[in-house]
Amino acid sequence: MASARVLSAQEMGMSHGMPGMKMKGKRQPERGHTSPLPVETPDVVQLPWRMEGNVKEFHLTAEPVKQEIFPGRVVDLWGYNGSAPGPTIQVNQGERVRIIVDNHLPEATSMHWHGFEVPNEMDGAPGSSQDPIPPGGRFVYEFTLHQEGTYFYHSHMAMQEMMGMIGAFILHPKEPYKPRADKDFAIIMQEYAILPNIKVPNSMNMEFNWLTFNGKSGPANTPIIVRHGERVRIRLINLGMDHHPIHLHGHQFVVTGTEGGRQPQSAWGPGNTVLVGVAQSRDVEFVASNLGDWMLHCHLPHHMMNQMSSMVGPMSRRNGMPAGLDMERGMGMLRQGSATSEENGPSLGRGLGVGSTAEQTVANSPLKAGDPMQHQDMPDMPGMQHQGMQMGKPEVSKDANSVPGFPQDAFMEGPMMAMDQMVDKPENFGLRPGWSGFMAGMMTFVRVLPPDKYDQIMELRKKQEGNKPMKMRMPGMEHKHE
Ligand SMILES: [Cu+2]
Repeated sequence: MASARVLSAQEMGMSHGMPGMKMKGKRQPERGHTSPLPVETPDVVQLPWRMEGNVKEFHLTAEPVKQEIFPGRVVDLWGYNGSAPGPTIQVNQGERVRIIVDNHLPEATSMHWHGFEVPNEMDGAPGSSQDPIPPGGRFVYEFTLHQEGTYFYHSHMAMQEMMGMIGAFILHPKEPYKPRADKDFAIIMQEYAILPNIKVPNSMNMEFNWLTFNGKSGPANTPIIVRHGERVRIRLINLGMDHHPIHLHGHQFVVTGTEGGRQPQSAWGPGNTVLVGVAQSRDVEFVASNLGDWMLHCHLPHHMMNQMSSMVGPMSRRNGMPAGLDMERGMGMLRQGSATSEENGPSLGRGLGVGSTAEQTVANSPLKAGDPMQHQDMPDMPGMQHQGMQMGKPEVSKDANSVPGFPQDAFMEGPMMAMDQMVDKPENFGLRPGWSGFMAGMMTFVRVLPPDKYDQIMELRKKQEGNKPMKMRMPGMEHKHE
């Protein structure tokens, strides 16, 4: 499926359209009173625009995309302009914007501007404020934005939301926030249920095994790089089925904004964990006063894992317990019938709870003596360990198998999961060897670096940028759908 040519690169106004471009690889130039600090969305590109009179015009194409959420794990999602989440939109308070939305999905869609106080007919509520945009159709949204803060756009078809259809929409304030931040980042949280050897998320399912920050699961996501002493803002956006308690190591922060914009300073209580509920955004700010590589992650244990499922452990072990059920049913995925059918209805397909015919017996089983890690390869990627994973031996005591609770139902972190080289990039330079074995799901770093190390990484990044043709993905270009 290829996207139609909508606007050429030239027409999109390369020179004046990319707020995030200039800051890559070099220090921010001095900002005037009117130019806002661009927000960086690691691993997600910025959406270019062009001026049409006094209207800032953007173009989004809703379409199937291939997203590499983890090394070697390319999945079929639905997103915008080639990625899920879609590109980040940044505009200034008071601006008039036009967003042309083309639907290249095989079904109808509608675009909602989450939290915007715009005329009802621009709200994107399918069936009430507008007709859904049919496949192949287009809808042109236009409004003036008087708000400021961290917003997002998303499909208002619920099942499409579970396929990835969201993007960040930043409204920069007319008067810069005080105190001014030196660095500003945004992270979108998403979750997917994807069975091993399958590339399409199950949007019906209610248990999730791939958790992403900006479309990447740890350790594939790109750390946040800041210079020691800088004031940092991180905007957290959540659209999924779960709420995420996001925790930062080594620093206290204050919550300075919500999905409704800036909070009054009197409301800024200190903390280090902020619960970002579904459909919410939270801005946190802190002074990066503590040198080091600090984890920033969702604190739900199962959200700090990849390929998580209640059945992964037993299935990935040759000596596994005969659990009696399979991963599909363990995750509540339907293989036949609908969720409300007579067979599945009572337990909504889970095989658990009221009316289910089978109980899921997950328990730990002994690991093979001598080489407890022998069969711990990722069920999803057999042979993965031969392609660059380091596969170090974890430390396990001699009598480990006699200890109740060992092993846990799944080994999800540790030296055997390390893949430093596979996720090598400038932003990871200088991390402790083997670091990647302990980063999964919704986990990334805030790296607070001394000036020399910071400059070194920026230099590396600039070099890498120079080698790439163009990181920016333009609508209508670079689509590799099969
Ligand atoms: Cu979470």
